[in-house]
Amino acid sequence: MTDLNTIIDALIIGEIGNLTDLVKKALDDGIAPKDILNNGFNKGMDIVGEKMQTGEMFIPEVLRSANAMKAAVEILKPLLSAGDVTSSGKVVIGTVKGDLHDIGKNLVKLMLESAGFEVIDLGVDVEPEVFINAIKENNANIVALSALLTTTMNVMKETVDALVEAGQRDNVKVIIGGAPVTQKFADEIGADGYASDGGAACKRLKEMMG
Ligand code: B1M
Repeated sequence: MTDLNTIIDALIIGEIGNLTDLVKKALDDGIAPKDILNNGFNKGMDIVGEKMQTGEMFIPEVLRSANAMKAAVEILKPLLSAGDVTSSGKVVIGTVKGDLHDIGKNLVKLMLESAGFEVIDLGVDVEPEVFINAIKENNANIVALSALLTTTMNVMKETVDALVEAGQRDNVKVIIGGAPVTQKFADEIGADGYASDGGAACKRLKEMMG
């Protein structure tokens, strides 16, 4: 009988081949796909998020784990019924207007997806109105803003203000991040939260969504 801890370990190390073999073996042993997802992958990614925050894992290692999980999820996908996948929330994410940096945003997106969030990625240089339209069209309950430049941090405020003006502020939680951004800044502009990285974003949002 496959021990789900072996799956968790392979996911943390990011061994795609070993992980996919273990998942196939677990399925052969009769373990339910949703148990592999919830008690294997999701637990593993929670640990990856924690290790990222404590500096025990670095970005290339986190990407390795996230990519291994992506490959392994493909094996489970056809076997999971709609009710097996519990969505943690629907997130609209983007880098704000005037800012073209997307490496960190993409990493945060990957971590959120791994943690069970449904993510709509608007890319870079995103106008406040585009965020608002995407929230409405997708019925999203979270908006995640990224900025890497001190000059575009203020666009985060513009975006929050535009949400208020459009009557959408109460419909979404706003979380912000990026190298120059701080919790103090998040408080100043009326965001609901700040996250230093993808792991912190998952943790913070799970707390917010209760
Ligand atoms: Co630019 N750049 N850049 N750049 N760039 C920085 C940010 C800079 C600090 C470099 C420097 O001068 N030391 C500086 C900003 C200075 C400032 O304003 N304080 C700078 C500048 C000035 C510029 C230009 C103005 C340069 C020029 O043209 N004169 C220009 C601006 C273009 C524009 O955006 N309009 C520019 C352009 C570029 C490139 C296009 C060449 C390229 C971007 C490519 C791309 O993203 N596709 C680039 C790069 C690569 C960098 C550096 C070197 C690396 C950024 C990066 O990807 N880091 C950067 C210097 C540096 O950071 N050392 C720099 C890795 C990434 C994983 O980390 O993005 O911080 P990061 O994301 C982290 C967290 O911040 C957080 O989680 C991530 C994972 O840990 N996070 C979030 C990010 N978004 C989040 C959202 C959340 C939560 C957490 O939502 C909830």
